[in-house]
Amino acid sequence: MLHPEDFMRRALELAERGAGWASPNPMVGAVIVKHNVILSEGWHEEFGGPHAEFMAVQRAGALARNADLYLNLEPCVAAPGKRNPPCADEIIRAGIKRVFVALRDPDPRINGRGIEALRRAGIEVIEGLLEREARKLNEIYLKFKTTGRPFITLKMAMTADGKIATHTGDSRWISSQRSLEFAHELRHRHRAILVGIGTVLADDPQLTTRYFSPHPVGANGRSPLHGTEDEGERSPRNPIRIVLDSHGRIPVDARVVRSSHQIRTILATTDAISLDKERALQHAHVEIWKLPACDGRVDLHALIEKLSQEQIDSVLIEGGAEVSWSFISQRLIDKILLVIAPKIVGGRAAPGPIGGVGFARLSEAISLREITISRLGNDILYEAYVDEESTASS
Ligand code: AOF
Ligand code: ZN
Repeated sequence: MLHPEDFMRRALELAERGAGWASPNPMVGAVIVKHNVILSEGWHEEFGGPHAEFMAVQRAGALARNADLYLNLEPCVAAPGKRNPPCADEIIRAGIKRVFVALRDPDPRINGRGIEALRRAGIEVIEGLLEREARKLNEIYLKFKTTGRPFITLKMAMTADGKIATHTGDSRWISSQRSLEFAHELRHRHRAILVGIGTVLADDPQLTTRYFSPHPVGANGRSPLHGTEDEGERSPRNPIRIVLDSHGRIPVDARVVRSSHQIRTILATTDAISLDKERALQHAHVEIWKLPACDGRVDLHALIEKLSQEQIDSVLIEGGAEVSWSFISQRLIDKILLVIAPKIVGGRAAPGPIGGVGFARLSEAISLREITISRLGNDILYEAYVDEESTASS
């Protein structure tokens, strides 16, 4: 005997298949159940594509009558600017009897209206089942919809003694293969990736998504009662690449520059960049964002404002230590992902993941909350959230 929680968990699982692809839309999963059996399922596979409920309802056909529907997000209603038909209408038309909704849609065009439409049609709506999980799944969407600003994740990898390289600068590789795959999955899940010029000069990274395969397409909306169908592979999504480089020091033959005609690449800089460099980079298809300076560096608040205007809902920061300090000390990070490898390198001069001058007092420390610990092979993944305004209180 399965319980409502089991079906909602399944909806969350299905929703997650759209990770990376659905953005800037939410990830949504739908499960239709009758007599404790799943009749059909659906999920929002990609931005612009059909909605989860639509897929599930279509698939169930006449069987949907008097069935229960599980959704991790409130169904949508008709609204200006929307591409898809309103899901609430589809649900009503299908004759669904009861709907479990984990979370209301913060989109002001929808917020509460989807649930109201169902109730007006005589459908029983039960809200809040696995709401915490539903919030976490769509944390990027929720932040972006409610504040208009991108969700910012800081990802770091260090040894058990807190170093990101040896004292000679050797940093390849600190963490395991499993952690590398996780790092690439993060690239797929974020709209943009950001590094400092120091990282480009030291490592000449590509910042593309290579070691991760997203969930295949093709079986969406199929009923488990109808057996399996062929599923198509799809390649992961590359994030938009952003290099923070206030003085325009990036070499024109850097790998990110050379591939910028294929993958959108942005140089976040200031007036300090030379005209020649600017022209050469533009010629190579690098997008130049000339932003106000703050103490000789790109003003991060201005950068975030620009990211918001560009509808970039999420940014993954992958280093280096100076950039990490700039973001963390200005309290611009939402989430921290720290990979801890079972290695010790020692060395007074070996760097840690966060540089800068650092705080003088412990009372100034950034406080972390909602800490989760899991494993990535032999590495440990330490996950935490940062309060934007707060500092540690003792
Ligand atoms: C749902 N089910 O699977 C998703 C929803 O432009 P449209 O028509 O695709 O609508 C996008 C909006 O619909 C988006 O901002 C969010 O409010 C909602 N997303 N709603 O009922 C889904 N992806
Ligand atoms: Zn919809």
